Amino acid sequence: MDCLFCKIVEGTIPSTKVYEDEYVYAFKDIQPQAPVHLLVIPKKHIASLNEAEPGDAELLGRVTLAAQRVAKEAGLGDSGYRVLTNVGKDSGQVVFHIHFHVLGGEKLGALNA
Ligand code: D5M
Repeated sequence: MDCLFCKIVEGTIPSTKVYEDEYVYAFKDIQPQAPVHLLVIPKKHIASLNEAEPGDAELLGRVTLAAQRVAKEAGLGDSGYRVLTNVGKDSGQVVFHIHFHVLGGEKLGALNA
């Protein structure tokens, strides 16, 4: 499958890894929108939240908790942070492998600003 983030998981495209386990991979966003900008993804290819199925519930829970983990490890546990996933064209999603942005390290602007 021609998927950028699958290739990052496989290691055929380089990334700056911040966390990995059997199910989840997390790395630094290449175009940071905040002082801390990480991406947390399931290793399994799911195009977006729109394509997630009930059987993915545990996996998405793991991804969410990994987002918490990398945020805390980046020092954002007390100051706070934002976790978001874009879904489809109106959101601006450009990579169609579900990913959760973890943003922080400064006072973030209002959503949709
Ligand atoms: O966000 C897709 C995000 O993926 C965007 O913030 C840039 C990031 N990106 C794209 N290519 C790379 C590589 N190679 N490494 C790290 N980060 C990358 P979206 O929600 O789809 O708009």
